Amino acid sequence: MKIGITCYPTYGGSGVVATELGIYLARDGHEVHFISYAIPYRLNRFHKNLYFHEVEVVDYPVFQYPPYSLALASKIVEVAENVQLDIIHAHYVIPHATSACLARDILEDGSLKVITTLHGTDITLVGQHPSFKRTVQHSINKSDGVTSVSEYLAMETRQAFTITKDIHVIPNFIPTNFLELQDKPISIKKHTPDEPFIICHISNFRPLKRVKDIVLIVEQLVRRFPVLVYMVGDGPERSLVEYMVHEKNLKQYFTFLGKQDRVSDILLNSDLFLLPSESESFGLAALEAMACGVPCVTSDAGGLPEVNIDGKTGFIVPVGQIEQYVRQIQMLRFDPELREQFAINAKKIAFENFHPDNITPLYLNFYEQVLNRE
Ligand code: GMT
Repeated sequence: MKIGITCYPTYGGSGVVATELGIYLARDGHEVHFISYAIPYRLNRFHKNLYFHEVEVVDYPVFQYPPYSLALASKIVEVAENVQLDIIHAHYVIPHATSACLARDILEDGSLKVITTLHGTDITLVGQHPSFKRTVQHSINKSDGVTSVSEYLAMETRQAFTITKDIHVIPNFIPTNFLELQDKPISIKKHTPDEPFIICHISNFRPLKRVKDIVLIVEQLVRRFPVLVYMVGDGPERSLVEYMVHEKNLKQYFTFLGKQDRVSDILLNSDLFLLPSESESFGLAALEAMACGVPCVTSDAGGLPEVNIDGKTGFIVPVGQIEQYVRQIQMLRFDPELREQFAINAKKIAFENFHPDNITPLYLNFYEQVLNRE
């Protein structure tokens, strides 16, 4: 098959999933063409069957805002004609699905099918903004096939929009750089009273991640036992959160690491992963923690309970319930047997339910279904 993939190359889980999928498809012998404004950061080495096409946005004095969506559509048309693409797979609706549908319509001959994968904020945040809502709805309904990364997101999409298309759920999968950890034995620390309990948080520090909750949780935890929190990632609320930590005299308990390439090294040194988001379609970072054998304490937002199984791989806490987070984390700190059981379950469930060898063929089957529909 000849598959085009368009995605955000640098930001967030949608780009990671798109890139990992492309690498898998190329390894499987399919010809994969990435189309974006920059090379996805995980495509930083040669892969057989994998190509990159850069979208160049023409600048012109009348363009107050350079029209990326149109430039992307034009590039998809060019690549589709040059290499005879069968599929263009758009990750994130705005602008990728919209541009992909436009490209297909420009081609006019029905040779190109559009698959759109819904990732989260394209539906829950950006998608429901009045200026985008109808465009998002149109782009979903005009796609030839639509997938969602969780049952929750499929349901949310059906509720928020008037959807005429089936939405096929294909969950996210463990990124390749975590697969080597499958056979690594799990080691659970039994803490001495002075030894800090290590909590890891990974996010883009957007308001919907509720990173400030972590400060409120830690403020209470440190009255009971020593804690060290690795804060991984960067984004709009990082400075605010650092300031809050300073104001509350909690600096010694936090290490802000910024963006990191090998988060597995940090997770493997952590006792627990904490994700208190108020919206999360899936929670790829939680899955990465589980693949490392790290128990998770997450909110009950969105698709998180489909990944972190309450009472099995960790705990699920209602969004914003600080006292409950504190209780659950404390329980795990003082019960290493429970933590070990959760760690074992987390790793088992991650590799059994979310192994790329099991998930990526689901995309291929779906492409085939869409191509064979007529
Ligand atoms: O979490 C973010 O803000 C980034 C965002 C993205 O668009 O890359 O992540 C979304 O897609 C990921 C991959 O499918 C999911 O694991 C995240 O849960 C989802 N984020 C939200 O729904 C907030």
